[in-house]
Amino acid sequence: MSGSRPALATTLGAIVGADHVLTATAACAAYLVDERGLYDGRALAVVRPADCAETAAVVTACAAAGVGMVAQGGNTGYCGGATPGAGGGDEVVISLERLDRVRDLDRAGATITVEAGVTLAAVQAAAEAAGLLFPLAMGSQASCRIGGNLSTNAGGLAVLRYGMARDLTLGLEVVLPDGRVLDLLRALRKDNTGYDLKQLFIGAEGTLGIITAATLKLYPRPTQQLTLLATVGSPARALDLLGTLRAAVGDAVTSFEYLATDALARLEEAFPDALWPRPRAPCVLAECSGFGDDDTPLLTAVSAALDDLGLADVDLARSEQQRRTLWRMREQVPAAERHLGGSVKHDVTLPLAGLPEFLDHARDAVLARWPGSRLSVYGHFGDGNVHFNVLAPADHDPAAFRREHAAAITALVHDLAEAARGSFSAEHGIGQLKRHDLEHYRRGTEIELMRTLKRALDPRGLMNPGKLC
Ligand code: 2HG
Ligand code: ZN
Repeated sequence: MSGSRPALATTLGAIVGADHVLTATAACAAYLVDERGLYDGRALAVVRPADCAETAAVVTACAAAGVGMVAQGGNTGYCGGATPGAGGGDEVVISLERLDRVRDLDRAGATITVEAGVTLAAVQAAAEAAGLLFPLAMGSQASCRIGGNLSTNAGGLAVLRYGMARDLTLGLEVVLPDGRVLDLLRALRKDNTGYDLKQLFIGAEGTLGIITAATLKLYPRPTQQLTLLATVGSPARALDLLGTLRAAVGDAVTSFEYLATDALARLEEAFPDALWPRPRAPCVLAECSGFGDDDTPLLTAVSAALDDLGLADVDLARSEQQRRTLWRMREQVPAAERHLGGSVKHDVTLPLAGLPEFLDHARDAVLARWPGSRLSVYGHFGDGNVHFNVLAPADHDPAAFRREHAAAITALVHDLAEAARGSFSAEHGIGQLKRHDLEHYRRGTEIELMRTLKRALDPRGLMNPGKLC
């Protein structure tokens, strides 16, 4: 901690124990850099409270000192939302990782109450141990933490059936910017008592308060899973498949992921020896879930849907191992991009009907202006959400390419998505990375109202300064 704030260091140490106030460069390093290595921040200290009361006391102390606070969970976000700014180093990172208790699991009510620092995988495991399902799922689930999932309203792989983090939340406990604790931890599915305040903090990226615990919805655990990889040939055919599958089995369609030919090519380049199927044309990884002992009706309905569309090139997972292989292939696309030197990433969403046209336009426009650039297009097609990522041409230095062209590529992709009444950020949030886009695309009443809320809850601007709006 810099010499200018010794009193605050002492106060924080008295609250959480001196061992949990990190100031040494090496100890702080992992908390100051974001997952993608885009931001390298500075901070007075990293503080690790053990529970809600300590978090509230830390916030009270920081507020009294007029010091900015950056809440951090697993630090796996893509937009630098949990990384302190690179400026004066006068913020405190509040790591929620020690708030890692499952407080309650109510089987009858199908709810779980967990603290913010519980990893997503641990929430899933606790639900599974009770014979239930917590359906939020994503590649980073072993290390991302539920407080971060809620603060960014995370999406992932089963949004089509179960919704985003927001849809899975019944109650929250939040430390407000002045240190008061707002206890909204009600496990109620119906509660019409005015403004739904918890919604303010979900997706707010720690700019309005710090989520310390949540009560979440659990679901019956499906007993059948039918996972398939179908070569569809085009986004328009993917759309046909989604419609046909949903008409046949309704909400049983849990996931509907798309991989364009170029994403398949990136997988091939990065992992030539991988033991997964190697389709050469756009394909869909779809998963349907069902209940009961007999999976014949689900299988029959899905097979009929595939036949209707004349889709013959289909890999059907016959075992849990095959299912995992198909999912691994999908989940390794971001790793393939990293392996090839990284990409200019996009996380756009469109009304479903406009998705095929957007994909064609965006591809043509990017390749016309940056000939030789390599695309990696894939994602949660069933949600209208695709990751339209752009890699440097094979003979270019990836970092130099990104430095020189990322801003223009992103403007082009985001302009096309927004022009089609889509959104430039579907599931990864705003953080530091997309602040300019928020300002640009949400100008006027929408951003004014966001700023009004921010001023009302955090008039001194101490919560996660420089993030979101
Ligand atoms: C995914 O869908 C994640 O795999 C990461 O949202 C997307 O790395 C990306 O661009
Ligand atoms: Zn995604």
